[in-house]
Amino acid sequence: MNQTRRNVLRVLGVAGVAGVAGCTTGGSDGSDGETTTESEETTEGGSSGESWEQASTVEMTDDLAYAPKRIEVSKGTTVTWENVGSIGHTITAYEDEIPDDASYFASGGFDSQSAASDGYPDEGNVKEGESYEYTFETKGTYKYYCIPHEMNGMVGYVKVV
Ligand SMILES: [Cu+2]
Repeated sequence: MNQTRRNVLRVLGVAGVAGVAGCTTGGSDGSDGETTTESEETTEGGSSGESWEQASTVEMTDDLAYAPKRIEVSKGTTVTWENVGSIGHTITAYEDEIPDDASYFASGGFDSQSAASDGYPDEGNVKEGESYEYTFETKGTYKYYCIPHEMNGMVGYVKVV
């Protein structure tokens, strides 16, 4: 009697595990979002080994990316972001991810991240064929993002040396 009940429980247990595994597989197959997260984590994990391109022009593409993603410039360089696609983008600094003594920057000329966020899309949207320029006067590493495409992993870095 006991033996029988244990067998039944064991069978149920196995079925439960199989059910969970089935759900997980289905989820990652069907979700584009999860795929994006995975590739972002891979990039993030290798960030110490990422190369910094010596460039002062960054293209914004319909792939929802800044190209190159990481640039290195010398102090006093004016960086130009060009929209080479048809989808609008912003260049918006993360307030907490720029050097302590650096000025805030964002397309639209905002002086804070919250102002940039509030002002979009009326201001700060760089449309097809348009560009945005900013001159970096303080050394350090800056991280910025595109307001409408942050969730797609559209972030970039400028290292000023
Ligand atoms: Cu964008």
